[in-house]
Amino acid sequence: MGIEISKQLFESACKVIPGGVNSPARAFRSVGGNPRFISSAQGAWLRDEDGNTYLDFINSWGPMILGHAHPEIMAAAAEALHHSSSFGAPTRREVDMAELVCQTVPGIEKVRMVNSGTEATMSAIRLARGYTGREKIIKFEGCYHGHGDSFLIAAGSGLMTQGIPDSAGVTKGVASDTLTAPYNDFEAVQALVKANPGEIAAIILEPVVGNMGVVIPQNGFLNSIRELCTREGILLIFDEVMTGFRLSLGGAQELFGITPDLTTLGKIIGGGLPVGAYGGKAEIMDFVSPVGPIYQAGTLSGNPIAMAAGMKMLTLLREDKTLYQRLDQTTRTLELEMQTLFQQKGEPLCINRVGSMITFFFAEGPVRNFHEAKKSDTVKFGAFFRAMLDHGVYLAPSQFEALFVSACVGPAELDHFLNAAKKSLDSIND
Ligand code: KE4
Repeated sequence: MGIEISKQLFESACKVIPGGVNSPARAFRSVGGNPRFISSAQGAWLRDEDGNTYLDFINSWGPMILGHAHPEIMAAAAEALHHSSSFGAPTRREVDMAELVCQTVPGIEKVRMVNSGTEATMSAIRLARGYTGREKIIKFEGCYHGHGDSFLIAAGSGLMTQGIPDSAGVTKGVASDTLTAPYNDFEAVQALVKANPGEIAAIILEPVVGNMGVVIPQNGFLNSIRELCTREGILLIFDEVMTGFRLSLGGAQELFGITPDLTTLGKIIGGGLPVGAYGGKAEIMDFVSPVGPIYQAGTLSGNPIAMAAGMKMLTLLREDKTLYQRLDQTTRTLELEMQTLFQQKGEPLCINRVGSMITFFFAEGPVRNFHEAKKSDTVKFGAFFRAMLDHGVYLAPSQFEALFVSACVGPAELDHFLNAAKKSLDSIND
């Protein structure tokens, strides 16, 4: 069917939106090709403006775990819309949602709703700094926590040096308070803590990384960080914007049995509408305004339509007692089939997977940190991405992202994926 309408729309978009997109990854710059302008979606399938359909393995970068246009989630949002879309005043829905999150996420006794994962992580860092009276934070290379200034920091030249801005517009002053270490390198973290005694407010990490591609904590890494934070009075922040409600109902912290001091959430929590949240021990959260001295606010925080969709999403996830097992099994099947296919074709492939989060690294592997992830053949991945799109499969448009399997993916969808993968591999090697 071609992609003429998408091409025309992209041309128009570039005249009025920077790069033609409202979030950079959507522009396909790291994989090449013309972005597809999506008009609708249903279940596991996307449809673009030219009428092409795609099996969706990006799921809006995570939120659509139950597939697109879930009838009960749509109905819940539609019902709420009848009563107006926003009040700027407290509502019953916010209480219901907060109670559900506190019942579901082990480390959360109190929670504040915001509008995005970025707002959640920015607020959590400010809270950690205000609560501890300390100014520095530690993050990990390859972990992404949204576009807050404190996180757009690259590793300094030497391990012990301060961070350097990873985006124009981020000041040296902000960067100097962010220290970075390689993921899975506990000794590096210990060295940073030792070199900055009493100065580190928080360590923030993705408990399973999605943002360098899927990278899995190894050899007790999370436990070691947890014990170090407890010993040093540093707040441990699990950024579960991606893993929350994805890896289990209680997220990675439930899966691994490790409780952080603060948790940030997003994506799935909003059922596809804009919701972020941060929460933790009541004693820490009560430092947040209007109870405590840490200011944070938001016009549309706790928006009733978003709360209705999010509540229905979390309720459906809680009620489906075999969902996470099914998602794990489906994604395991995909992993094994892709391993076999690439072995048959003699193509290097390193697959990292936890539950329904999976990345196909075009690399020999292993991939345990950002340095190893960057050894991937991004040119070949880009060619594979474009070929898969032509064969009706929509992957994340970057080698360094997680793919997500929704509950709407079954045997027929897996067959479609694998047939597309076979044809794509053949076409890129012709
Ligand atoms: P948002 O501000 O995009 O809602 O959340 C930021 C964020 C925070 N923490 C983690 C672990 C995240 O993965 C994200 C956002 N993830 C990216 C995908 N890697 C969103 C996609 C995009 O930027 O367009």
